[in-house]
Formats: sequence, C-alpha cells, structure tokens
Amino acid sequence: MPERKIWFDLHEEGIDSPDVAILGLPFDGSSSRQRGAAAAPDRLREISRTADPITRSFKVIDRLTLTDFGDVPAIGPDGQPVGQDEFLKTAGERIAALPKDSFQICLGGDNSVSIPAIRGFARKHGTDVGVIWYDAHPDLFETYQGNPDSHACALRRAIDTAGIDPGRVFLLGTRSFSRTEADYIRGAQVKMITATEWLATSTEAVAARIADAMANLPAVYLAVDIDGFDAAHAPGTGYPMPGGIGSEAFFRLLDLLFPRIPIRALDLTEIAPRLDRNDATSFLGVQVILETVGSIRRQPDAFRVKR
Ligand SMILES: [Mn+2]
Repeated sequence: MPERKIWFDLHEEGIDSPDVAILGLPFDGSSSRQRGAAAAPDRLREISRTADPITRSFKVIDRLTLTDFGDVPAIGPDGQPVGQDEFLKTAGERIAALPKDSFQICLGGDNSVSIPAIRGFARKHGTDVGVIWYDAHPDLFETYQGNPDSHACALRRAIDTAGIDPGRVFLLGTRSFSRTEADYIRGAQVKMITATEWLATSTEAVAARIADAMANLPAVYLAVDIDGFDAAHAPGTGYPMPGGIGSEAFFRLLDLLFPRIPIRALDLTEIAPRLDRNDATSFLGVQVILETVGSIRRQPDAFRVKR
C-alpha cells in the first residue's frame, strides 16, 4: 500500500488559500503538572497517515484543500528551549500570517497556545466572535503559580487580550473548578454546560442550547482540551479527569453544531504522547480533526447566504 500523506492524504503544499490551514504549536512549558504535550503535533501528523479522508459516518471528504504549515519552533538557534513569551509572540505572528479565509486548526502544545490562537482569530473575524471551550477545567485563573500565561489561565488571558465578552464563551464538559474560577463564571455570566449536565440530558439538547446562544455570531472558535473527554477515552494527558464525555457523544455534537453555527477554527491541546496508552489519546485527537474537517463548510460565506 502506498504511504499516505499527512492528514488523511489531504495535505498539499503551495496552495494560496487552502480550505483548512494547520499549524503546530509544540510548547508545553506552562504545564503545571505533567509535561509532554510538545510532542503532540508530530505524533498526530504521523497517526493521521493511518486513515483515508472518510469520516466515521462514511462521509468521503473530497474537493477540499488542506495545508499543514509546520510548527512554530520550540527550540531556539542556540539549541535551548524557547521561553514562553517568545514562543507565544512568534505563534501570534505565524497565526496572523495564515490565509484569512482558511479554517484555522492549531495543534498544541499545552493549553496556553490557545491564547495567541484565539487572539489571532478575533483579529480576523472581529471581537464579537464566540468561543466554545471544551475542557474539564475552565482555565479562568487570573494568574497561576505566578504565570499569567499558564495553561490554567488560558481562556481568561485569551478573551481578556482579544477583547472577547465572557458572555460569548460557552464552557463545555467542565467538571473541575476552583473557587476563584467559580466566582468569575458567575460574575461574568460565562455560559456553561457541565459534563454532568450533558450526561444527564441528550447531546441534541446540548447542541440546541449552544446553537441558540451562538447561531447569530459572525464566527465561533472551538477549543478542545483533550481532558474534556473522560480519562478512560483520553488517558494521555497531564490531568486525566473522570466523569467526562465519551468520544461518540462529542463527535455527534460536532455533527449537530457545524450546520447550525459558524465554527471557523479548532484548537486541540494537552495530548501528551509519552503519558498515553498505545496512542489511544492521539488517535482520538486525530479523529477530532478528521470529523471536523469532514464537517466544515468550504465557503466561509455559506452561512450568510443561507440565513
Ligand atoms: Mn484542561
């Protein structure tokens, strides 16, 4: 069998404005427990060669262009790891340089890479964009262990610096809270469907609530911390949390949301290959990307025309 190209054989160089633009952000210096997420972009690329471009529900992805623009360097010219400030700054520049109309996919790295990714997204689409934050944790600390750009502060820093109203943020699958984050969620009226709520209702009802809140926004950013999934589905991460969502319910949610709200970007963070079991968590991450790529609308204007 001939070897596939990365990303389900879809990756092509030299396209001006591909439908999907992928960028690797292999930084894990802000992880507060177990590192290892810096290895994820390369592991995901390798595993993406094991599948053809056909989704789990038998949809063949054709007439879609995809380019992987490589990684933001995490090792400097001196052979030393790049510091977080420099990494996030370079990441911001590289994200800004991605083709404007492409669906943006950023691969972490720890969740701090969502800070420049969301900021870049808001620069492109305006500050009235929405954010869906699928994660066991709210990541809404003002500062954590002395680092305002810690992965535990990622959502807070992203929306503060991008100028996004916290009322246009939807926490999803959440189940591990601090008091300070709980106060912020209440005070800023952040929307939320906890994992417990999701598991007690239907995925259809979850999708309806999100769509009601977000259908009229110009663009929506989907942030996927792999620990949003139950630890049984995603063991290879720094904070494996019980009580989460399974893979099929999440994929079903994507099926229901993409036709109804203008999701135009994805990030996938906190997969730590060295903590994984037989690459199960990386395979899950690759499937998240496959299902996403199979769901996007190639024309960014399709929503405006339809409504
Ligand atoms: Mn998390």
